[in-house]
Order: sequence, then structure tokens, then C-alpha cells
Amino acid sequence: MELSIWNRHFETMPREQMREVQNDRLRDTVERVYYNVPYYRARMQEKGLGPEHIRTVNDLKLLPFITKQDLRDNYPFGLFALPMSEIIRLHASSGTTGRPTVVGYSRRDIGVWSEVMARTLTSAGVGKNDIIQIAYGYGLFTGGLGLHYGGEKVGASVIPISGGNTKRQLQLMHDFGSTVLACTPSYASYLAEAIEESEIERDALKLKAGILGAEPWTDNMRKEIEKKLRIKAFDIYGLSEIIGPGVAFDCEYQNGLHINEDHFIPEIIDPDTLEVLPEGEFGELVFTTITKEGLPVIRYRTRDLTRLHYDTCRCGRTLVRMDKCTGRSDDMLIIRGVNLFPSQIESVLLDMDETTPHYLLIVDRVNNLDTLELHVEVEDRFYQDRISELQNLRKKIKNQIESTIGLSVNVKLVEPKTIERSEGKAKRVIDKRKME
Ligand code: DLL
Repeated sequence: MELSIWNRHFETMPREQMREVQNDRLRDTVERVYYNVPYYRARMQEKGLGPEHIRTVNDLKLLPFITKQDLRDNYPFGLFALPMSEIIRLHASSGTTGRPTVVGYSRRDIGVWSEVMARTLTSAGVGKNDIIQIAYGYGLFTGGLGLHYGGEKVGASVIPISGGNTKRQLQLMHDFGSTVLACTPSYASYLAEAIEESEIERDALKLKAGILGAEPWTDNMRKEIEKKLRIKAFDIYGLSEIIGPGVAFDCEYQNGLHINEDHFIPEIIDPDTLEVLPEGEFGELVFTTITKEGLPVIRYRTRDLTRLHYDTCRCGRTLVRMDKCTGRSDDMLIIRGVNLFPSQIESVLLDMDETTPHYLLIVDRVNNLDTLELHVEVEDRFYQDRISELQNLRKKIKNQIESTIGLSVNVKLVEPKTIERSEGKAKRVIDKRKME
């Protein structure tokens, strides 16, 4: 496997020079959002700030944070910094309730996205002689198309198979000779087992690398996937609000993900006090985009918990590295790569007469696939109904939830007042998946 660097200039730039690049681009971004996005202007004015106050990365801390809730409040396009005539792509991800978070890309943004994805893939040894099977979902989720454009940019042969349909995944992997698999780590594990159980011999496959992300996974999971699939597994991190996949990526040394800092400036804050933490401390990751045009974001709180390392990596890249993210500072769950907030379930239940908002979500991992079980309390008067009525109700809840969150769920109806009440913060989720 030949490992190289896609953009040596930026990926190995001396840190002082990178700071200059960031300072210039930050000033430009702040100016653009100030003049083009009324929301940012108002928030800055509240703090008595104008673009002239933000001269360097050190001034970032003066600016207010932005959260998923702000995007939601400005749904769908309120935070775009360009007119819709300049937006050539829209994607969306789950919001905390009902409304998704919508992101828009200009033509240049799609170029930046392809560039950061090309860096990611090159760092994993993917080039024009590779065949990349993209088993991330295509559609509003950024996984499929993000990998797709990066794959084409490095000249690989792209198979846009999207997620699911395991039998077909294996057949094409075998028949087309896929050398790279791009999907969530849990799906990679699942495919590994499916290969063991199939008639396909591992030796008949050409797979050598996995580009795995979109959900937390540990180094132990990595070792297991590498062993079972006989590949090298590279972590890839990103989020729709910043650009999608490609915000940060593993190199061959797998000792932290390199952040594409010439496009996204990271900070680590204490999620409670919101203070910026000193170098090397563990806290919540915050990003400011400095080249995005369609939806630039200033100090976006990712809710992902990690730590940054500024020393140069053995691979030669000077780009700051972040530890693998395994936790969040909010209650978002990632199930089979899909983001889920318990409040989304709650709002479906609240909309139905027959149920109470008392529920319990049980998440587990069975045969490497995440499972979701929902216990719901039924209103007293409905619980007296005949079994067939209750069956119908169960189906109705299941359908409503599945169409809202896009994940299959096993619904169990339980008697009124049987779900434990809590005096403090309600315990709505039991996550049995192991993360060690
Ligand atoms: O998951 C983008 C993506 C697609 C990344 C394909 C990698 C590969 P969202 O749906 O907006 O975007 O979800 C973003 O997923 O804030 C993290 O909590 C989590 N996440 C993404 N990648 C990783 C990773 C895509 N490598 C949210 N490790 C983020 C841990 C991850 N968590």
C-alpha cells in the first residue's frame, strides 16, 4: 500500500505559517457573515463587536457560540451567507426534534469538501488504482456523497452502492474486486461476519483498507475489525454542520485524527463554563469554518468530547490531531450511523393520544448491529383495550417513529406507571453497547 500526502503544502505547513493562513481566512469569514447573515450581525452587535475586532485566531474567544438549536431556529436557510442562486447542494441531518439541520454548499464549498476528502483518502493509501465501495448512505446524509466526490477526485473507481443489502455488498466486493470499503465501523464488523458465514473466501477478496466513521468506535473495535476483515482501518470524522466527512482523518500511524485546519479551526471548551481550555486538555470540540461560503459557522459547538495534540506527527503532517471521539456532552445517540435525540421519540409520543410521554429506549448491539427497543406507557383507558387493539397501537407507534427517525425500532407497550419515575433528570436511555 502506497501512502502519501495529497496536499503537502497545507498538510505539512509550519505551524506559524498555518496561523497566518487561519488569521487571514478568519478575518474574511467574519466579515462575510457580519455583512451577509443578519443573525450573526445581531449576535456580534449584542456583544459590541464588529468585524474590525477580530484580527487573529486569538480573538475567536470574543465571538459567541453557535449551536444546533441556532440552526434549527433559522430553519431552513436562515444562516446561509449566499443567495440560493449560488447554493448548488443541500444536505440535512437530524435536529433535536422534528426539524432537521439543513446545510447548503456553494460550488466552491463542494470543491473544498472534495479536497479534504481527497486528503483523507490519500492518507489511507487510496489512489487511482483502487476500487472504493461506498456503503455509507447516499441522500441527505453527507456520508455517501462526501466519500463519492473524494473518491473521484483521487481517481479511484467509485462504487456508489450506498448502505444495506449485505448480500449484494458481498457479491460486488467479490466480483468487482473492491480494495477499499467505506462505511460505519459497526457495518464493517457486520460485513466481516457476513463474509465468514458466506461462501466467499476472504482470500478471494481484494480488500485492503476501510474508511470508517460517522459514529464513535474504540481502538479495540479497530483491532477487531482489522483482524476480522484483514484490512487497515482508518477513522474519519466529520459533521454536516462543518462540511460532512473529511473534517479530520487518520494517517497510517493511527495516533489521532488530523484536522484540516486550513479550513476548520478547532477549539476545546469546558462544556459547562464555556471557557476555552488550555492546550492538551479534554473537553468539547468547537469549530469555526474559514473557507465555507454557503453556510459558514463561527464557533459551532459539536458536543463531541476530545483533546487536541499540536506536535508534529510521524507521518510528517503538522495538522493538529484530535483523539478519537467516544463521548458527547449531550444526549445524542448514534445508531447504525444515524443520529438520534431521545427528544425526537418524545415528540412523536406527545403527538399521539394513546401514549404517555413516559418511555425508555434500550440500545444494544447484537451481532454487530445496533438494535433499538422502545418501551412506551399506554394511557390507562387504552390499556384496557383488546389485545388486537393494542397490537394495532403498537404498529402505529412503530410506523410513526420509524418514519420520523428513519430507523427500525422494536416497540413494547407497557402498563401505565410502570416506567420508573425519576426525581432528577429522567433516565430515558439505557445504552448497553460496550465502548471500551
Ligand atoms: O456523520 C459525517 C460523516 C459521514 C463522518 C461519514 C464520517 C463518515 P452527521 O450525521 O452530521 O455527520 O453526524 C455528526 O457524528 O458530531 C459525531 O458525534 C459523530 N461522528 C462522526 N464521525 C465520527 C467518528 C456525519 N469518526 C456526528 N468518531 C459528530 C466518532 C463521529 N464520532
